[in-house]
Amino acid sequence: MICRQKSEQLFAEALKCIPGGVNSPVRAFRAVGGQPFFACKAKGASVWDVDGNRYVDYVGTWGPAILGHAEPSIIKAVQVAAESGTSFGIPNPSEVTMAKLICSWVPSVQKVRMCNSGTEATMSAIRLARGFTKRDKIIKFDGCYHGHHDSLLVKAGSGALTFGHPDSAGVPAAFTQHTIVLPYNDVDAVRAAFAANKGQIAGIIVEPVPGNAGLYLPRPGYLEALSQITREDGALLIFDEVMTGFRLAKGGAQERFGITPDLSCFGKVIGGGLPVGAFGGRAEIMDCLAPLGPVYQAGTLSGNPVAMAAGIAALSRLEETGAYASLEAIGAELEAGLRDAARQAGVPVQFNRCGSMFCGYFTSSPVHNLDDAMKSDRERFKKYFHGMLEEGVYLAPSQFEAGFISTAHGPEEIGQTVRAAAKVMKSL
Ligand code: KE4
Repeated sequence: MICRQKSEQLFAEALKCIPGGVNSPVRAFRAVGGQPFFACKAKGASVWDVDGNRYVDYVGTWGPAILGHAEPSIIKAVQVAAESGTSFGIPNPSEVTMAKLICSWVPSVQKVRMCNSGTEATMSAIRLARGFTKRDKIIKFDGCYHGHHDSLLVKAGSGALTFGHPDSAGVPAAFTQHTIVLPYNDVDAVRAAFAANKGQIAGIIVEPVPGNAGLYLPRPGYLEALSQITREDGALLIFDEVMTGFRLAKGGAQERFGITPDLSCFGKVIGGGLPVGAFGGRAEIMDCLAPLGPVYQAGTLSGNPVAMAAGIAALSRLEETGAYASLEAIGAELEAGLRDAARQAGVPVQFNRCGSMFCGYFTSSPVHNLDDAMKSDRERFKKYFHGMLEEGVYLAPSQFEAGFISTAHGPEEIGQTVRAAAKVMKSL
């Protein structure tokens, strides 16, 4: 057993002053048992805990570390920006640079507003859709997670699903009465909802590639159908690309699948690891936002110069290094190795991957939606998670999370991961 004495001491202290000892529930290892380790350093594809143990990291701070941790150009950009001040609360040039980059990389985005988290981005996009359409109802899909704001914290994924209460206490029924939850990958269910709520639905918000119940992909034609149905009814299609944006392609999932949503939400990659969210879309919709229009949205640290510098450096580096081709190749190599390990161990695993996002489910049947994902063997996942951790490989501490590959995951890291999987799967 790896020694994690200092992490255990820190966790005991954390429990006295932080609820559950963590600042975000999924970090608490409640879904896999045991205690979280405390990280003190991250570089490239690795993280180190306070006891000096090194792990190949497939959480990647839940998506932002697409270039690996502590990428030198991002670190430099943060240092230089910080020397000129850490926050102005006044328009700054980096906000314009970031906005122009997002609009150039994602053609569906004619205007964009920065904020400070994915939750803020989706919350604001929903309010904007309601203000623009003057309609109240919103469709989301079970297992999809769009952050923890009230109206979408219904049958949510990620940490909410992990803890088996996909809804949340403290959210009055009145706050979710306009939220319609449907199964993902079921076009008939969407058509029926629109037929039953003609002219009342402000929009659909969807993770184009859901990554908060593990990872599963849209069936062929599904996203196209969502686009057509919303357009026919005068509702908006909102892509929540907080995780997929700038990762699944330069233009995100919408580029990869050739869909033009009306609004898009972003986060993670565009912050280079610092707190950033953004939402954008057609100018006629975005111009409904204050100070131009009647939909209010604001943020003290929105467009923060240091966070913008980190995000600009991240996007520039992704472009300079042809990262997207590398991410595809690394993802394919990891997938081949893990599939082979499962086959050799005789363990039924459904391995879903889209570019540099992946998830292995311990089940023999395909996983296309939340119901399928719920059939996976979570006890087996727990053993697998801890077995891999003992081999120095850190996977997401929940079956209902996606894994993330970075350009820093090289042959050595992939080799260590595949060898570890081959060994651990034999013991499951
Ligand atoms: P944040 O508010 O956590 O920055 O973003 C919320 C969010 C919105 N939309 C999607 C598609 C997301 O995946 C997220 C947050 N992702 C999770 C990981 N599955 C965050 C991890 C956590 O809660 O600690």
